[in-house]
Amino acid sequence: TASVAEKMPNNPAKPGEIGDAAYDPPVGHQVKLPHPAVTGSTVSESNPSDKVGAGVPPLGTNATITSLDRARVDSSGQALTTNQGVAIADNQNSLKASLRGPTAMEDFILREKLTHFDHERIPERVVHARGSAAHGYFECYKALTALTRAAPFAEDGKQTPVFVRFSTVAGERGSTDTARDVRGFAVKFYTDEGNWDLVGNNIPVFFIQDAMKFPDLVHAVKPEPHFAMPQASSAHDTYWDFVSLMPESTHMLLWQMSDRAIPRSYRMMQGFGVHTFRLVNAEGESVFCKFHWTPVAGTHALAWDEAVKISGADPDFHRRDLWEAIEAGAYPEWELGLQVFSEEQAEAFEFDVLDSTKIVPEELVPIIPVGKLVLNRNPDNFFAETEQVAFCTAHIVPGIDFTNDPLLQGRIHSYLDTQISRLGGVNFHEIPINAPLAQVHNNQRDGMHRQAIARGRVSYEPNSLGGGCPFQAGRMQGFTSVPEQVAGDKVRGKPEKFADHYSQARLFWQSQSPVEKRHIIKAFRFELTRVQTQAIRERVVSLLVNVDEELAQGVAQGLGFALPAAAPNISPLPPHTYEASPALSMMAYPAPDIQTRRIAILVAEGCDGEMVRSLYATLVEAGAVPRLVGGSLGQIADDKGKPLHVEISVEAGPSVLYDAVAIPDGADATTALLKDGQVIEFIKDQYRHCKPILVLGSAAALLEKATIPMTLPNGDADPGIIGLGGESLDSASTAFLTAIRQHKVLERETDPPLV
Ligand code: HDE
Repeated sequence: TASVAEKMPNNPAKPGEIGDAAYDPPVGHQVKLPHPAVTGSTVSESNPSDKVGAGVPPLGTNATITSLDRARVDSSGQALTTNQGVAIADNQNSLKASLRGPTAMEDFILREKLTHFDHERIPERVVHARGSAAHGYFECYKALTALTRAAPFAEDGKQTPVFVRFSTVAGERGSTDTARDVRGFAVKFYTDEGNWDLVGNNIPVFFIQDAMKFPDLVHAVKPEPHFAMPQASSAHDTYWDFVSLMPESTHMLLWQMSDRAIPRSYRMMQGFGVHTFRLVNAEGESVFCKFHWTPVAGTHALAWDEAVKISGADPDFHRRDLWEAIEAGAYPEWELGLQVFSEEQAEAFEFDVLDSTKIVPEELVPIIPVGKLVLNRNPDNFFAETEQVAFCTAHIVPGIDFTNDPLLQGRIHSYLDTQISRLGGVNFHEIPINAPLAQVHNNQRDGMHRQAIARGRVSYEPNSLGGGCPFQAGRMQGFTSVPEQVAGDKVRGKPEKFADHYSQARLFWQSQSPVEKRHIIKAFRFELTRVQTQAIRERVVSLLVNVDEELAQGVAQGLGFALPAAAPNISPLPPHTYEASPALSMMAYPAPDIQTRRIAILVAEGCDGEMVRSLYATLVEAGAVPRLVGGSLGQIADDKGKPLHVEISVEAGPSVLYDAVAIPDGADATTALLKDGQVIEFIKDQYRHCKPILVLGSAAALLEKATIPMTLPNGDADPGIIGLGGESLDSASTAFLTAIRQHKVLERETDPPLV
């Protein structure tokens, strides 16, 4: 009988691999992993903390789950094999001509393993390289058959499985989540009538009007080609050089410099289809449509200083946030809204609906809520699903159609084309995450990595030998384009209305709250300070002069130069004056609750344990995620000598990773915390980033040490500093929860910050 050590080939002593024993490699150590659903345990391999839910999200209504089953691999209880299914006896040693001799060329096991490894990377996406995704479903509230025959809107309450990928645009695959950038919001609907990809962004307008300019835009914003810097940032000369020469980007620049570009979470941002699309009903009647996703959790942003620090503390901040929320069962949700309008209405608008640098203000066409998107399952494998998913604007289904937006027209080509080099051939649609649930029958054959085994001799149409199959579906079942009269000269050019680059930029500016306006000015100041060429800075400000004087003046002042003359405005039409549109402010979408908000409870030996436990329970009850943060990991004793477990240290879990902080009473704990410079810095950052701070009893001394002002710049008491009045724990907790729900105490903010 062999000892345990002999049975384990990966034992450090490796007795089974040395000398004569190498001729008879031992069977590897195997354990049957208990499934959490069976043991009732909440901790599993994929769920290392019992703080993040049961780790077994319900499969629910997501049809892609079973369809992907055919591709899932579960190796528990299985022997290791080669890719040809040959069992591998020894996975530790290469095959050698004698124990100290050279490696044999015939070692097909080693060669297969290394060859596979050598080719494990595929090209990253040329834009939107860094992203995170999840499975879920779209549920239509009411049938929309009068407007569209698209399958997801066919019946009341109909559910369609989806896979959604969020992304940043400029950064490379391994870059950081919290860069100032547009976020991608790409939804793949696996409808009964084929896949529909709505490949949108979290900002409803775009930088350019014509696909012709996209490679220029991307070359300008990506790291500069000679030295590959900066990573994941638009704050450099080539980007601002380009946009300063492209007045059509002005509207987008205002959005990009707003807090929309530094969201608190993917779960807390809007999504937009951007272009005008068409909806088509069964009678072939069509209307124009804009798609809007609105997050149930409200729209929230980080502070810029916070975003920068998060990049260091946790570059995966948004990826982790999405993953943890779904594991915890706090499924992110968005409402889909449509703006629907006729061609006649569109004609009368002062802007062109084919121009992606323009929105359709909600005051002109209200948004109709039509359904909800729920993300309820994390992918099993990042590469197989999130990396290999291929979104294409060309993927539309009967009931949806394109418009002539020249940006959209170019995208219809680009997405399919890019997958061919990224995923290695034309059969990328057969990769499990891309395969439609609807059946695929056509005469396309062969190509790299073909999976389907098409039967029969017929691969052409029309045919008689195959009974005419697969046959044309015809108008009622198949996709038909909306017939449209096209007349005019074949030209390279733009319609007149495209030339008004400033009216809607002004609409956006006017619709921001004072604090949002301040942030926009600060963001321009930051980015243009990083720019090295004075002429570029001035050219950008000269565009802003056409938008609003206060804005241009604020930016120019921040950069230390006088207001330049306005950039020439070439629009043949007079500028349009809009009423402010409240929906364009992020303030229009507050949070309904404090679900998933991360709260630090700063603890040290001798803190008031009862208070800590009660606070912890109150926060958990409200759906928040409290963490006991202390000087170092491990067990400490509270004021009654009872144990408390520090879950993370201030060093590993700095302030920026939490939405609020609570500091309980306890004389000894306060004395200890007062001596820790990192704790003081933690509190300063909480204050600087306008987060609610709950201080109880003796902990007030920490605020003094951190030089935190108790009043707002206008002299009123700071509503985000709670607990100083000696109120009961209950009423202090209630006030704390209210402040957390409001997310930030922005009235506190000054420029430069006081602390
Ligand atoms: Fe994209 N874009 N894009 N884009 N885009 C890509 O496709 C492109 C545009 C957007 O999570 C690429 O598969 C052109 C607007 C998202 O996988 C590429 C033009 C909007 C994603 C491409 C645009 C977007 C992409 C890179 C102008 C908002 C990520 C890899 C004509 C409505 C999807 C890939 C994902 C990705 C081309 C403009 C959103 C190269 C040519 C406007 C969310 O094909």
